[in-house]
Amino acid sequence: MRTHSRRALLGAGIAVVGSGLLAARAAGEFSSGPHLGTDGRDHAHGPQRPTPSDYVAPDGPEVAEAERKRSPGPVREFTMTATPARIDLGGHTVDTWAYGEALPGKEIRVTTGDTLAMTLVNHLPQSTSVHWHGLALRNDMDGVPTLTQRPVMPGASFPYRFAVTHPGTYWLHPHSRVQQDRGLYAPLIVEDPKEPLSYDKEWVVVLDDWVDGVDGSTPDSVLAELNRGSGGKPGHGGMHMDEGETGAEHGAPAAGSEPGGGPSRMLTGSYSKLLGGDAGDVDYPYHLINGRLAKDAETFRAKPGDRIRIRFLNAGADTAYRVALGGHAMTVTHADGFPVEHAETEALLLGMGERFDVLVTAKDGVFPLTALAEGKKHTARAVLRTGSGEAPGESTRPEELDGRLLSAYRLRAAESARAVSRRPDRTVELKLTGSMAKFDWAINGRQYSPSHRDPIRAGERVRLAIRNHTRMWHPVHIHGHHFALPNGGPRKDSAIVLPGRSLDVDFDADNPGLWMVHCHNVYHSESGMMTVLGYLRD
Ligand SMILES: [Cu+2]
Repeated sequence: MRTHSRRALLGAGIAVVGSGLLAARAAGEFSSGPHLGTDGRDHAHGPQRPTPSDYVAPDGPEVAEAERKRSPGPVREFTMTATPARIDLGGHTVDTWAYGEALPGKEIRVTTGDTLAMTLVNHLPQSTSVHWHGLALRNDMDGVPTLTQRPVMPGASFPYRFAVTHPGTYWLHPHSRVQQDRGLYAPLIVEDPKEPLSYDKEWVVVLDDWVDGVDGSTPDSVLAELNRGSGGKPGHGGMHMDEGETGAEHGAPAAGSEPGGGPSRMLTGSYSKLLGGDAGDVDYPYHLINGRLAKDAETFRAKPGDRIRIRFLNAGADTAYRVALGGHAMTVTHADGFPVEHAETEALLLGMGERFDVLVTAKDGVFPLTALAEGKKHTARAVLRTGSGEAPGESTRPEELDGRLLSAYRLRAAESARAVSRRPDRTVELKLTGSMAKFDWAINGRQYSPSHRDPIRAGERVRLAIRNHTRMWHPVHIHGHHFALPNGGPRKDSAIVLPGRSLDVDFDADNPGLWMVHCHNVYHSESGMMTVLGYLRD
């Protein structure tokens, strides 16, 4: 039972119009593909849209052939249920959406060469999907609704199945609306059967900015507020109106959630020198490590002298984190899953979507692991305990946070991950455009349209010439590939681009399909800062 306010009904009308426009523009999607209900039958309805013959289709023969060459190995089966859940953050309980009522979702751990088979079950009131962040996988399993697969409708499920080719620290999250800013994220660890590092313990540290279910706020209400901005589009609920869904069916622009709730969450006047100015758009009430508030922080236990591999992952939607472990230096070994020349540091900066692996040798005592929400003056915290003693206070700020700091740009790729030097065959220019005031984030001045492609061709060395024409930093993420930062920098899938700055990154076009490049600020991508690289057919 839900009573529709006049405002919600008006919103629904706008959403229907938006849906029609998008549908009219959305040509050239996948031509078919698995879409199974919970009973295993095909629930796809409606006419098939044409596939433009110029581009590789996600379910085309090129994609199947690329997968065959990966020689998928033993099948590892998982099930993940996206569901409304009541989650205790440690002294504050929130109603949110999560994977299997856990926050973060239960870690998935496989080994290079495995076939990962995961059934996504959708118990949410909205359609959803799973994107495997950082994996170079087959295109039709990449989890972008309308582009690489049909949205997984409420009550339906979807069988993801693909070869896993590279070890490292990855994660999964929906690529649907602003769902990632709820509790829908989980780490994905791919082990290396020939692991070159030796360590005694492993600690996965997931960072997140949190607003969902706090005083009536939801990510949808935050997006609506940001869109109103000054001179924004009133009632505009975001760019995604997935195929087969209209606002009218669900009663509101943000289907399945009550619009417009909570106090103002708009952040103005934040400043970070590291990020070149404005730090973010959203004033989050909470920041979490592994789903916990600082006052009820997770404690990781080890012995003095243990070598601990810490896998940091920024699952936030609008927050860069600066992390440090009190009393310890960290040796960085991997960035976004790929090995780097080992580098010692006291603090690390992670944009949204970025991961770093570090090694530390544990000292004797109790130590804060602190994540500073960069430019936002809040911290998240966990505790490393190897001995007796009082836990450090909630607001302890280890001096290492202000010590030597590394970001991806100061690292160098390890020999094994270094790109072979080659002149690019093609340059794709990506101008990041838009402003916070208008909330009209876009690429090349064009808001995301699933029918637009920037063409590339298999076998090419492609350069992305990223030009940030905005007054804000953006973490740019590529799907299905890893680009090399300039001058022997690390191999990555996500990179911070500061305001007014340029970044040239190169990658080899070796994974045919239709692939997103987008800002990993969820509110920016959802308002339009995304584009598609499309492989031309030979
Ligand atoms: Cu952005």
